[in-house]
Order: sequence, then C-alpha cells, then structure tokens
Amino acid sequence: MSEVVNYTVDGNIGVISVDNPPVNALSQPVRQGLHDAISAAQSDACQAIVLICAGRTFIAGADITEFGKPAVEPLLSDLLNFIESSGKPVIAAIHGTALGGGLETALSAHYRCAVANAKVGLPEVKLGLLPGAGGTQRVPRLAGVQAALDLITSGDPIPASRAHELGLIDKIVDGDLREEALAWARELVEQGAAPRKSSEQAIPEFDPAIFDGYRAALEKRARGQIAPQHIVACVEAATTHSFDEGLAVEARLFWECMKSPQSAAMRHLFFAERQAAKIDGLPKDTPLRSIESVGIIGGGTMGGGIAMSFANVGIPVTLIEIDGEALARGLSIVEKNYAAGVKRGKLSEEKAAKCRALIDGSTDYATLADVDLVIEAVFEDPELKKTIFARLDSVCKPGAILATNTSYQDVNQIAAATERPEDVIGLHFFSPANIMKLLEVVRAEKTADDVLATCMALAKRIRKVPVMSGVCYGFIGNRMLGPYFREAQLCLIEGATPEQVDTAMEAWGMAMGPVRVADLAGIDVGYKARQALPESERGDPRSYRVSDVLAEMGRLGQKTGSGFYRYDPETRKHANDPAVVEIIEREAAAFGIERRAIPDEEIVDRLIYALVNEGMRIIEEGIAQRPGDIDIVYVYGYGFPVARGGPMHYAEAIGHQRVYERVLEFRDRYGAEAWTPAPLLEKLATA
Ligand code: 3H9
Repeated sequence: MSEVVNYTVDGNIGVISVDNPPVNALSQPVRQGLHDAISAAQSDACQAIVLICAGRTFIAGADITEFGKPAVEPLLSDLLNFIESSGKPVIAAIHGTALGGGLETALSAHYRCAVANAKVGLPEVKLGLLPGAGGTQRVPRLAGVQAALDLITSGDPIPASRAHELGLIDKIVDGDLREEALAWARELVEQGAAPRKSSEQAIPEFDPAIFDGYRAALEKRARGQIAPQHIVACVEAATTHSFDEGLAVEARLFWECMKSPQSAAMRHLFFAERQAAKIDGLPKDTPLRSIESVGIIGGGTMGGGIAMSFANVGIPVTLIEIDGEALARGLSIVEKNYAAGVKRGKLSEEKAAKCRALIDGSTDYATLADVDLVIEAVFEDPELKKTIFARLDSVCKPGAILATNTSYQDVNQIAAATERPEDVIGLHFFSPANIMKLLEVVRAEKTADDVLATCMALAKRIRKVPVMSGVCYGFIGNRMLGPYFREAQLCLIEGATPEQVDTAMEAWGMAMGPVRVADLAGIDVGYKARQALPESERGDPRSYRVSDVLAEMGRLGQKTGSGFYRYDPETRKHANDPAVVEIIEREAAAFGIERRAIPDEEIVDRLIYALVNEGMRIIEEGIAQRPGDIDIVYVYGYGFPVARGGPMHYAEAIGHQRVYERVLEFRDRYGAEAWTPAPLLEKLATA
C-alpha cells in the first residue's frame, strides 16, 4: 500500500499496520497511507479493521518536524473523522505509547485494546499546543470532563489500566497483541457489533463550576501560558456545542497556539533536549561501561539526594561519611525524604522501603573497592576534593568511573590528583538532587570517550536530562548565574528593592526571583567563595557589598530565618524587611550612588541579557556544544520559563540585533567591564 502503512486481509479482518520508525509519527505519508487503507477496506470483503503499529510503539503523535511548515493534506483532523465514519468497525491495538495525535487516532477508532504496559496521553500542552485532532472533544465524551481536563492540561501519560478505568480503552490484553486484536475483532463481528463513534457518546454529568476552577488553578500552575487556558475553553465547548462545532473551536485555538512564540519555544526545547544528549564527534557505538553499583562520598543533602536518584531506579548505593554520627545523619535525611514522598503520595510505602534498602552506609573507603562509579559530593574545598580523589585512586578497581559533583572547581586539577585522569569526570547534580532533572556532565581534558558516553547514558537511566559542559568556573549554569546575580544586586543598590527585582523577574516568568534564590541557596555560599579570592578577583564591589553585610550579620537567608527577606519559621513564607532596604540605602550612600527609580523592563533586560551575553561566550569557548544545550540547562536547572524557550532561544526569537543594541546601551551607561558584547552576539546581530 505504502512504505509506511501496510494493509493486508487476514481472513475476514483487514489489518492496517503503520511502520514509520522511530515512533510511528503521523507524517504526511502515514496520514495518506491510513486514508488509502481505510478506503480500501471499505470496498473489500473484510468485516472489521484492526489498526496496529510495528516497532516499539503505537503512533506517538503528529510529526513535530512538520510543525511550522505549510500543512499538507490529508489533515489529521479530517483523516480521523474519515476513520470514524468507516462503515466497518475499526479496532485500535495499542502498545508502547499512544500519545497526542496517536491517542486521537485510537479514539477515532470504534474500539480500543491495549497491552498492559502501554501508556496513553495527550502531551500537546508540553509543546505549547492542544490536541488538534478531536482529542478535546472525544476524551470528555468517553472519560468525562474532569478526567479530560486532568489528562489534557497535565500532558502526563497514564497507564493502560487507568485509561481502561476511565473508558478510553475497552480491553487490556495479554499475549500477542496482533493475535488478541484479531480474535477480538472476529468476536465483535460475530456479535454484530456496529461502528461505535466516540463523537456520538453523551458527556457524563459534571459540575459546570469545574471550568473556572481549572482556569484559576492553571493561572497559577502554568502562569502566562496560552495553551492550558485554551484547553479548558475547548473542553467547555465540548459540553456546550455540537461535536462539529466543538471541533471548529478546537481547530481555531489549536492554530492560535501553533502560531504563538510560546509553542515555538517549547517545540525548540523538545528537540534541544534530545540533541543535548548527543556528543558531537563521539561515535554512536562507543562502548559503555557497566554501572551496577555506586559509591557516594558525603552524606549531606546533596549526597543523600544523589543516592536516592540511583536507588529509585534500582541501583545500589554505598554512602561514605567520615564518622558514624555523620553517616547516621545522612541516612536519616534519606529516610525522611522517602517518608515525605510517601506522605505526599509520590511513591508507595513498599517502593520507598525497597529504595531505602538499596542505600547502605560505611565510614570505610575500602567498601568502594568494587563499585562501578563513585561520586564525590563533599563541600567545595579543592584540597579536600584532591585528597579524596587520591584516596579513591588507591581503593577503586580499574575501570571504575570517578566523578565529582563540584559546582565550581577545576575538574582537570581534581583528575590530576589521580593516576587515571581518563576515568575522572564531573557529574554536577542540582539540589534537591532526587528531584531536579538537570545533570551537567563535565568533560575534563583527559576524560575518556567511553566514560563520557557511559555517563550520558546513565543520566537517562536515572531519569535526568544530561547536558555536557567543558571545564570552566561554574560550568554552564553557575557561570551564567554570575552576571545575572551581579545585575540583580546592582539594581538593588542603584534603586530597586528586593521585592521589585523579584516581582519583575517572576512576572516575566522566572520560577523564583534572584533575590529569593540567593536567600534559598544561602548568602554565606557566595560570601565564602568571595573570601577565598583576592579582592581584585571579586568583581564590582557594588554588586556584593550588601550580601557581605548581611552575611556578616548572620542573615544567611532562609536557613537562618532572615536574609534579604524575613521568613516565617512555620510556613517559610517570605516578607519584606525594611531593615534590609535601610542597609541597601546606607551602602549605596557609601558608594556615592544616588538611588533612582528603575523601571521593571530595565531590570528584566539587564538580568536576561547578562545571561545571554555570557551564554554567547560559553558557546564561543566551546564550553557548551550548542545554544540549545544552554537553554536546557536554564529550563531544567534554574527555573527559566519553558514558554520562553531558554535564554538563547529567547534572544534569537526577539532578535539578536535588538539584544545587541540594548547591550551596547548598557555598556555606554554602566561600563564596558560588565557589558562588552560577546563577539558571537555581535556577529549574529550584524550578520
Ligand atoms: C500532536 O500530536 C498534535 C496533534 O494533537 C494535532 C495535530 C493536528 N514527531 O524521545 P526519544 C523523535 S503533538 C517527530 O529520544 P524515547 C525524537 O526527536 C505530538 N519526531 O525516544 C527522536 O529523534 P532523534 C504529541 C519525534 O523512546 C526520536 O524520535 N506527541 C516525535 O525516549 C526518538 O525519540 C508527543 O509530544 C514526534 N512526535 O521516547 C510525543 N516523537 O533520534 C513526543 C519523537 O533524531 N515524543 N520523535 O533525536 C515523546 O514523548 C517520546 O519521543 C516517546 C519516545 C515517549 C514517544
């Protein structure tokens, strides 16, 4: 029939099989092939049609690479109406992940069966879109309004068993899917079962107040995003309009989303995330080292969180601490975290106990003799780290990977403390390490290719998003944070308040304003780092004097109940503190700064363009492989709004020239030391 859609007849059943690797996306040839196969089945002798997929999954959605290009017929929505109008029953047979347009295709069939480990979902919202081929109209008819809103606004897939409970799947099958689907199709034929159209089902009863409830909740959860609100409008339309009218509403709002900069940003992130996992120049078939056991040095918050990341996927961990007391403390933090997870319903008691049992503790480095990977997660003392690596070198087996979780230190120097620098790498987790998805994988000068490849693959196994970084102070993420925080602090001393800076950045989309981030991370962290540097290397004193004063007063941030803000000891809610504004005013006067009103727009531009300019240098120096890698770091590690696509995408979207001109303006106003445009920015702006 076609290269990607095959149609055969097996007895009295027509079998349409889609074979479009890797994920059977609904590219134009697939849509055409499906159309032709359904047509053919209408006029042959078959009595029912099974729709099934080859390879690892049922259709995983529309072909995202076609988005942004002119639409070519048959359009998916029309195709699915055509499938639904088939005079012979169509049975979808699902394995793997039926997502987006894939699930919509299954819903346009008249009956659905799935293997038990299949998953279904409508993840369009994660691409800044909504299901545009009837999903918002058919799901509420089959599963009810609330389930539809949950499924479509979250974008999270659900297991086949849940989809069965909800009425999205009719039958869970054991054994061979094709055989089972064929047998069921024959049964349906024998029973005289007619085509059963989802579009003709009545919507189960619901409370009309539900829509405003979702609108308000999504206003908070997905602040500023268009698609989630449009999804609510579409599902509401399903309850107030005919099916065809509802489809028209869906189509209009789908295209509005598709054309929005938000969806362009989120689609960019989809591909950037997959690209970031790839290392240029590293052969795909680089052999991987086997990682079946892990040692972690340091049982603090970081070490404990890292241990949980491995235990959560079944990899046993040995946690090393300097003495029994520190070890007991470390293990109890892990224990508490698991208990909290159970309490919040994140995992079952049984699963928590299983994971917890995989984390063992010791005070003896000799217990690391056989582990495949060691991650050092002690505090940022370069000498201590070197001592630890020299020790690991003497106890670990040949071929073990030795990793440091340092946030700033020179991984080349740490590697040089061993006789096997090729086995040394940086694995920079983000706090809380058991939750945050980002993992910066730091390739040192001598890191072996197979060590790098193993760590990139391992990251996926522990459900992290890996991004490779070269060695520099702070790697990709924290290095860029330097100029970002500098500008935040300068805005304070020049005239803004902590609240104004944070509110401006949060309104723009950052998950948390930079001043609150400083309080959360601990003001002492930067203070100690600065104290370790000669004064000439600490940067512009106006950008850290207030922090130094707060640190010396013992106002270290959230952990001491006060920093730039005051914190409620119970709720940890922050409140403005006039005393801090007084300190800022006093220090400004000492520098001879006349404080002025700073517009929010200037705050946003200074902070974001400082990120962009540093990001450009990071690309130039080859620290990051590509701009998209930086975007992934910022979205997954620093609360950058997904709907803006990361700092580098944002700069491209609004225009490099505009960014460049503003940077020049800042250079003229605030000095060339902070604001010399990166040569790459200049090049892109003037190209
Ligand atoms: C939609 O359906 C809109 C409709 O409602 C309406 C339309 C009118 N298209 O993730 P992986 C590529 S919106 C094109 O590494 P895994 C991916 O880039 C769509 N390409 O594998 C990668 O390429 P490469 C709704 C796609 O096993 C390769 O496949 N659907 C698509 O870890 C392997 O991907 C979604 O949003 C696609 N739809 O995970 C589902 N999907 O090798 C998006 C994947 O060159 N997909 N590729 O880097 C996924 O969530 C995961 O890919 C999946 C497999 C779970 C399926």
